[in-house]
Amino acid sequence: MDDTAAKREGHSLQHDESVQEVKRVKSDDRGAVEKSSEAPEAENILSAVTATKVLKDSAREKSIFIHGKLGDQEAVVIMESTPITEDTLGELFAKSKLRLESEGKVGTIYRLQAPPHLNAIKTTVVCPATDNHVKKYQRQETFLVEETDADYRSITLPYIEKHCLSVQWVCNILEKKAEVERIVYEDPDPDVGFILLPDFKWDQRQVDDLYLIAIVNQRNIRSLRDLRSTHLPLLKNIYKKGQEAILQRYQLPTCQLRIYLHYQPSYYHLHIHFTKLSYEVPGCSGERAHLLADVIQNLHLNSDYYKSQTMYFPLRADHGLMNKFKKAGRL
Ligand code: DD3
Repeated sequence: MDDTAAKREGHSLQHDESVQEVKRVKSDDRGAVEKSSEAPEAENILSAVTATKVLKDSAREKSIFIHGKLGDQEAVVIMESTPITEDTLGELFAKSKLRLESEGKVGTIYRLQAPPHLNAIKTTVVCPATDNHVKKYQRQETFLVEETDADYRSITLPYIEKHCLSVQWVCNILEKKAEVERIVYEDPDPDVGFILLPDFKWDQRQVDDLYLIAIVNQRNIRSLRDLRSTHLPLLKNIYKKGQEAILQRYQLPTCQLRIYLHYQPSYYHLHIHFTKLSYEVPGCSGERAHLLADVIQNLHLNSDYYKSQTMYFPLRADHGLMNKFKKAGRL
């Protein structure tokens, strides 16, 4: 247990009805995740948080990102309302309180007070939060970058090698030092194998916002740029077995899945995203997401497709690579 967790031990129990579940991400990159018990009496870590700044909020996504302090440590608190699902409708209709808001010709608007357990706010506490965490969640303008193969070799690759070496949490997952109980599917083969597990962004309470990642066993594939036709058996294996595992576990057929890679990825150890097609998750749009099915086809056509192709991707104004592209006169 780390310092903060130890400190929390001493807090008095305070139950906030709007916070049913607090997931705490240890930001030391060890990849360990503590999920407090589902019990409603779970202690309220947030009572010790003082908010200093709203980093970002979205009415549409019903989320807010807050920079603050937890005791004397920096923290980022992410809160988002959870989807309303069909399986809870019966209880929601029967047990809620309604207050009339306005009556119109077309319909009547109410404020519905749901029973506390159907009114959860998913909350993630990143603590201690580094400057990078704070930066990551701060709203930022983005710019589309054009990266030729030469740009990749002279700008991007040196940057990755200098800054992005540590993917310790990924290694911990592959070495079964973390999240073992969360694994949905595993193929232990060193060449074509991978581990499939729910991404942090998914609380697994409903399939509507399904989000899993497949982390490949091979350690030396940084991103899409490194893929060659020699990786086709690996990619096809993930495509096939990932789909099968998701169908079996979540009864979601392939035609309802979006299976893709990010370029640039947020960490440089090859991983594949599996999200529900109807769920418009950030980063699933065309400028960053590359469908695995397309990647497989392109590599079939040309083994050096991703080595030689000019790639386009969005970069945040505060991203370290931004300055490098500017200095090189590429932006
Ligand atoms: C991360 C990108 C990274 C904060 C947050 C997320 N899925 C992870 C450690 C374990 C994981 C992930 C870094 C870090 Cl909220 C700082 O993501 C992870 N385990 N995306 C899973 N299953």
